Amino acid sequence: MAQFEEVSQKSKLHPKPEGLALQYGTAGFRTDAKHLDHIMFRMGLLATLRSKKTKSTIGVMVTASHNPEEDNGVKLIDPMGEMVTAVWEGYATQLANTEQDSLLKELKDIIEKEDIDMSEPASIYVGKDTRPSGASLSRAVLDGVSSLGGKTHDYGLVTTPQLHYMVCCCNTHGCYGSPTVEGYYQKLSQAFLQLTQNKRLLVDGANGIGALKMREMEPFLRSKLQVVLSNDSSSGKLNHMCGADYVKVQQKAPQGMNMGVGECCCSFDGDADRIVYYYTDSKGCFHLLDGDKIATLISTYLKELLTQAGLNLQIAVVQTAYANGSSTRYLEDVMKVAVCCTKTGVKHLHHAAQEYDIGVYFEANGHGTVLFSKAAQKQIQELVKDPNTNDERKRAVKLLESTINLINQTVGDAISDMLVIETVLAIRGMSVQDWHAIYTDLPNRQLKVTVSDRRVIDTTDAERRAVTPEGLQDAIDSLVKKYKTARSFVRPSGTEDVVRVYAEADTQVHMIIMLIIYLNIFN
Ligand code: NG1
Ligand code: ZN
Repeated sequence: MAQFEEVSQKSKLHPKPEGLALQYGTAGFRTDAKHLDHIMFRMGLLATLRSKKTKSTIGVMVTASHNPEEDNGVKLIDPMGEMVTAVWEGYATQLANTEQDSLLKELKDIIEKEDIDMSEPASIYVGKDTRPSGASLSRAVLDGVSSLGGKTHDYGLVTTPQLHYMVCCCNTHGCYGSPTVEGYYQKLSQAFLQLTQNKRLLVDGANGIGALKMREMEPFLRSKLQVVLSNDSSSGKLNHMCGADYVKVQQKAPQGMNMGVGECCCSFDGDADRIVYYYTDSKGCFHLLDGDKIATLISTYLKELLTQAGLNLQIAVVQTAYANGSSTRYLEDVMKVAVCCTKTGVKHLHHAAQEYDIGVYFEANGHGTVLFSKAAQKQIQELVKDPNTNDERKRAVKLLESTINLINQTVGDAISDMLVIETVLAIRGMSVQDWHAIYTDLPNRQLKVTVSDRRVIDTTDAERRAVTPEGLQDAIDSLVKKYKTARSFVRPSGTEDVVRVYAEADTQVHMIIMLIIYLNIFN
């Protein structure tokens, strides 16, 4: 068919190495950038089909988030800024792994299965993080789109959440905001400026796109937030000894940050969709405030505002198995907030959070946001306008409205989350130390173990129990029984070729003993 002639020609410029098979994982494809050119071209093709099918703009983000600088990756963004559906993830894997000579057949199979009208126009937004491989890989995406006649808007260097925001703005015809980087800064800063007072904050930019975009945003914040950036150079290595993942997993401060005692600091990850906070005390001890602490702070704040506003809306917190047991207990027992646990990966948390009037979701690693249902937003907006609302209720409901404008509801967003956290701290008159003291984390660690085939481990119950290999869960159970409040699980990573082991217990010593026994199980 003439329609596919160009695909056929251009795909030869992006040949697939024979035998190479990759999987659309927790957050798209992710591996050494050397192996990704054909994947990018093919994701350009698939995004074009998805755009024709949904009659909407689709996003393609070239990033490998917290992975090392040599890696890269790609993920597709659906019309409302959410991750693509499981069925399309399946198509992505099929299209990526089909050998060169059957590419057209695979493409036509998808068109047929999805009954796609190829005469529909297609529109694709493309963005990339600061990795050196990003330029050529995003060109491969553009090549894929144009070979199927789709139109592209290349945003160049943007954070992952900025691209999610653009896609959502475009498909909601401006209702969510204006689909430009400036529109994004304006929307967030307007809401922030209404809410907060002056503050100084140390920000570790992970030597990535977040640092770049924070600099761009600074003038919009009109010195209300004095951001002191470190790890903001394009010459520093991305995510190397810095960034949110390093800080969370190593439980220590990033290199290259000049932290004063008690000073409030935060780290972004490589594509600025995660954030964690921390400080060191006068004894030099490091204190981490991770995604669980963020979820607690935000949900407590929102719950208080709902009470003051007299609004009967259901608020829930969505976590994964990695959430610290203390946070779950605090939320359920003290806060009396519903807590739900899903599999790892924001697409699962996002989906679960959509079930509530207000769904606060955060992975322990600092990836998360807040979703307000349409009905909840409507109630809040109506109450703001209601002339009969008294002053106290009006203040609370206006703060709720501003929070809605400040939060990036399309996906977890380090910049937006940072502004929400700063606002909550300012309004409640809390220091980072007060926030940290809300509850005490149980000692915990995460380890990576390399095994010959990580797929031998299959899990159930939101990844908290291992079904295979036989005997593994029994071994974990007998380990956990020995210590108070101990919890542990093992799961195969969806972004790296490793198995992740997690343990928490009442004391550091017990937690470490558990990990040592674990390592013996695997060796
Ligand atoms: P995997 O590799 O599947 O554990 C990691 C993170 C996820 C999520 C994705 C995508 C942990 C334990 N896992 O997934 O939470 O952020 O990367 O970036 O932090
Ligand atoms: Zn990320």
